[in-house]
Amino acid sequence: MKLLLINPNTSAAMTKAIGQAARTVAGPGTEVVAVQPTFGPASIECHYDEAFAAAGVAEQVRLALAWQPDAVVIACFGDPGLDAAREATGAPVIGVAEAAFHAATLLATSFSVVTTLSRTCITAERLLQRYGFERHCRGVHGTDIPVLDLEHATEACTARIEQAARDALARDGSGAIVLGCAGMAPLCAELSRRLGVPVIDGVSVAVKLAESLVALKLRTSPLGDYAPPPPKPYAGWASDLGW
Ligand code: 2AL
Repeated sequence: MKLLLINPNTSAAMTKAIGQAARTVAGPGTEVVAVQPTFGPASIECHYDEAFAAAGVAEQVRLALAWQPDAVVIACFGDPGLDAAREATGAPVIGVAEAAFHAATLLATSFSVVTTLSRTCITAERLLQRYGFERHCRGVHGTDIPVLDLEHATEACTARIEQAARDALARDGSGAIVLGCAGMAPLCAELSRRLGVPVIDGVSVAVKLAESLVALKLRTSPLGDYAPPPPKPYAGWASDLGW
């Protein structure tokens, strides 16, 4: 199967790292095509960044219609553009935050999220409410590590996330850690080893969920709000991106 993996930020280094993390868990029959938008922020750390990132995701799904991916993964913890992507293709679309929350509830009664800048905690909290996971999540914790520091994460970075996770497990009384940034994917194995509890990287889970849905021949519903967008002209820089 052909899997479109969209890094919604424009950091080529992060696209490469996320692509590698995805290929590590992908099955032998899965070709991972890792892309990023042609415009927008280098990292997504606030609502303003996210507005552009969502349009960038829509752009990449639109461009990929030429080769019809079997599934799409949106690899940013805010799941930007998730609903738009589900309108634009019948292929299953998985956001890494939604995927990680689902996996966490299968492995522990409750979980904590450890993320990047403290200001991004609100995004995770709103997603938890929107997806209905707020009863399972006992806390969302910022590390104040900027996303771009994760491009080439050092031991200091890993140690800071490890400490935040230990504090979260103790303070929240939770049983699992969800990593709150796609850029943390390459650190997941080492953090799992150190913490001895389930550490969930949404990129890996999303890839395996995408493979499962494709194997089961399950696609996004064409009914209701996920029906294709109504055709109309788009203006300006987006004139080629309309339906
Ligand atoms: C993210 C992420 O996954 N990618 C990005 O640019 N920002 N998430 C976050 N919480 O900062």
